[in-house]
Amino acid sequence: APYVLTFGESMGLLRQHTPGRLVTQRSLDFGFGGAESNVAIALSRLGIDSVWCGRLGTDGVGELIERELRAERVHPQITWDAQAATGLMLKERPTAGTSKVVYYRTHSAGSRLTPADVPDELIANAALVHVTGITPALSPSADATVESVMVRARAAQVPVSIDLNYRSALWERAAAAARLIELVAHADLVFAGDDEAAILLGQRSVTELAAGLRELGPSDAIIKLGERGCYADTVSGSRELAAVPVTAVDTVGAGDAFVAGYLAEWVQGASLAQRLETAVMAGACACLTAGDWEGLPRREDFALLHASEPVQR
Ligand code: KDG
Repeated sequence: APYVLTFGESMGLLRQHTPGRLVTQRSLDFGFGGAESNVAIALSRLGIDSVWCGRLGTDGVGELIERELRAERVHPQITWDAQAATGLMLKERPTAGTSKVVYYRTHSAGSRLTPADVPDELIANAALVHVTGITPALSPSADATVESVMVRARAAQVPVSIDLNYRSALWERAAAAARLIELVAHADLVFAGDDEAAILLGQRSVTELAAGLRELGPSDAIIKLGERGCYADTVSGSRELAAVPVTAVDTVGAGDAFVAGYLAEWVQGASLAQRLETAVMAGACACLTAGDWEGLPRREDFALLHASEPVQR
């Protein structure tokens, strides 16, 4: 069956369940996160096979990530690294509606990713390869892996998508802009928040940002605008779509859901309108639950967005 290949760093995730200062918390929720594994899980739930490659430490956190990915029917291709620990991420919740992420991932197993961790055959047989702008910020070898996989995919005529996913805790804006401009040139599809696109292109209107991203190389640019919806400028025309209004519990992971929704339709040859429709519904669903991936929808969950009866019997 056709599959989407993605790779990157997934980490243990500690999350405050009660809002307030971290200093007074005595217990935390434990799970895991990672932008690329979020996309892989969302694709799987939407009925598209996915493969996730990455490095995990030989520890309980790594074991948990493998187990959850298998439970979600993602096919993990893991390089177990006895030399480093699986990274961690702490999601503080100063108030009910806000979160603050702190990483414990310097020198982590995931950051030690190398080009050989993503095998040629997995790339060549994929329907699409998806990368993010988080991975190049992790280490020189992780950065080299992103470029290597993009180049190998293009040589095998496998389309590539990139989500800029700028993480200010990992690198400076200027360094990110310079490197992401180079990497975007190797992609066919580019996803970016308007704020992220502006890091590369300067402050401009949404339509200009999409056009500017296409000028860097990709044939399709999709701008994510969060609760303001989205705008796509592609080979099959340009189009905007409003977001589905929701009462957001946790917006982290919504961007990954959006990307997966778009890609799930794209690999099946769906129209631009259909790709955006599924993308905004997936993004909205992801906001309805706490956790980075738990709320990623199955197709039947889209109906929840329009549920008006408080009790279903
Ligand atoms: O997109 C959500 C991700 O940011 C989260 O799951 C963790 O991959 C992550 C990161 O590096 O921030």
